Amino acid sequence: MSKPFYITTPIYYVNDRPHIGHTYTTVLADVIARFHRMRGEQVYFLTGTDEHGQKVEKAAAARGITPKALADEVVANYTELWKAMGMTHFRFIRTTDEDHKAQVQRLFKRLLDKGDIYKSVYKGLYSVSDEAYVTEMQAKELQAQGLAHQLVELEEETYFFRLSAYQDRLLKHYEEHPEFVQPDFRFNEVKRFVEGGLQDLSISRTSISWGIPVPGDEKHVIYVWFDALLNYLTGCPNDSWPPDLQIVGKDILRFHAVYWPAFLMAAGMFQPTTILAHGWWLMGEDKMSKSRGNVVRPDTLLRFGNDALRFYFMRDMPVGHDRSFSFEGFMDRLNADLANGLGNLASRTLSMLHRYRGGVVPLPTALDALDEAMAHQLLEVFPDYLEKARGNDFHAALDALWTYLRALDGYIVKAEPWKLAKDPANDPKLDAVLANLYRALRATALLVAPVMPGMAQTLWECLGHDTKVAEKTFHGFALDGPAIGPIGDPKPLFQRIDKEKELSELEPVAAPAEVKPALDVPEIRETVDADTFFKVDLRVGRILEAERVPKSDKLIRMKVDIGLEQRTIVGGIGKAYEPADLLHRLVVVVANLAPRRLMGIESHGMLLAASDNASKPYLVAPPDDAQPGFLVK
Ligand code: ME8
Repeated sequence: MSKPFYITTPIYYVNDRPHIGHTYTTVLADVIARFHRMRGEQVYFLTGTDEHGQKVEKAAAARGITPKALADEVVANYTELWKAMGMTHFRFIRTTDEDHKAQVQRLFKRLLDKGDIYKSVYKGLYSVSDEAYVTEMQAKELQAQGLAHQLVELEEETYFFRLSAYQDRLLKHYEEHPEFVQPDFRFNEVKRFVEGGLQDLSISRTSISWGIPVPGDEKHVIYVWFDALLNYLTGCPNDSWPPDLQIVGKDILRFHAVYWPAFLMAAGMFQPTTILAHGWWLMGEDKMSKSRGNVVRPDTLLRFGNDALRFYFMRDMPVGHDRSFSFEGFMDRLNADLANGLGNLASRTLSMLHRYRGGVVPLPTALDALDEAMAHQLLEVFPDYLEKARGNDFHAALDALWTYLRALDGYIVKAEPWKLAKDPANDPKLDAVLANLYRALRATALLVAPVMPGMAQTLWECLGHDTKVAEKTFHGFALDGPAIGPIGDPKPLFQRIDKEKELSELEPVAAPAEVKPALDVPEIRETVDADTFFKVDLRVGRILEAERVPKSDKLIRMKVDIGLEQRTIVGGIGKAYEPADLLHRLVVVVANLAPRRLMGIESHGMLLAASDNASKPYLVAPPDDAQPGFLVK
């Protein structure tokens, strides 16, 4: 028998309660775990908390409590939230658990004996805010950002892990295992980092007391990342090693794709795995994070239901990319897709089945071309959804399914079952329509069960089942099988949100903590007449490719789809944006600007950006439902 599918989330720091960033990661892991169970696999799912280190020590001191007391409090927050959201992890690991502490010390000792860990003196720069040693290059970057005050000169005794010895093995592994990091563009960042050369890694501190002591040299505590990463080993049952899928935010990809495999290689335990690095939830352009004070807490959104929040996360965030959160966008999505979309389709279908067929699902006897086409679409969308979900792309999977659900709405409009019901001569046609709709909903309940376990179960029961949909498997599911009995009573799947009311009652999310200097607003430019203005061809584009122009820190070469064609555009936005974060963004393009050459590349257009002239460009973003080619006027 094959080993269980082993999936992990990062273990979260206990210096703060969870926000929707942490919640998103755990939902993603839970959805994937549930999906694999419904593929008939055994699944082992691990999550937990990272409790040692200076951040926690300081946060506890500020509250006048011990670090362990703080950890206990925050852990309770996490475990209650995960319970309320129906997370299906098997263990919630804490780095203060006894078996973990023993594991970390055992492995430290083993690598020390082997020579992969050695004691030496670190002399150089240290970043106080990151709690990390800083290379010369990083120091220059910080200085350029005006953050030199965060750096101090340091000389201290520390244990090093011989990371430099693993550079070649890591690069070889990257080359042989293109599946090691998803998505690809994030993998490139990792490769470039390692190709740039690896320095040995300090993994102990004498300045911190809240941590696991180095065995036999107790004035040192083991530095957090060596301690934290090993949780995946401690928390893994014997039969599940290695992890199949490790989900992380892009902020901690380097630790997982460089340090973690190197530790395991040193321990002789490394085996291929996949690390899936997702993007960030942003507030405007900024990462949502506690230190910026701009977080949204999950309770604010859970008022609309656990299923709704899970659905929103999976439907709105293309894995790997950043996404701006807006409360309005959240409500629009739920109203459009759950109240109007699936909810409306289910209630119409169920009430027609009750009204026209007394709750008994008919067998289709005669399908016309339209009925055939709809039945066929189901046969296509079902495996397509499964394949996309298997690639962890629930965003695309749900998109495909909802396109199909919209097509079903159109089918009802065209078939006009209410007219068919008036004449018994139309019975075969009405049977075909009702059976098609029933089958579509039944398949939908099954497909969305990992994403919306509660709503899927409600729908499943409305369709007449008394079983648990989550216990079914996708494999062998008879899409055109007959109903097992009469359908149940219709129940509303999702209550439409009164957006205006919610917005008026909403507590504003704290603005980013930094104080922005007063703007030096430029004067309005000279008046132009409307004809002159309309000569400028502005249109919506989507960025398909983006890469830095060699030898320039400012220029990015992009391929942009503007509806009619794809254009090469070079933009001076490289200081404000990483190429990876530009992919798939909608932008406004000046499409009839004369081409010009920038560092040898011909640029055919320009992207509109707002700017205060002093700091950085802010790309102008059309709303999500705009399409490449739309004119802006
Ligand atoms: O880094 N958008 O813990 P942490 C999306 N203890 N995801 C976000 C997010 C955002 N704005 N903010 C946080 C640590 N996350 C370490 C990990 S693992 C051995 C040790 C999610 O509490 C995302 O998954 O800072 C990110 O990687 C993680 O929370 C960081 O959580």
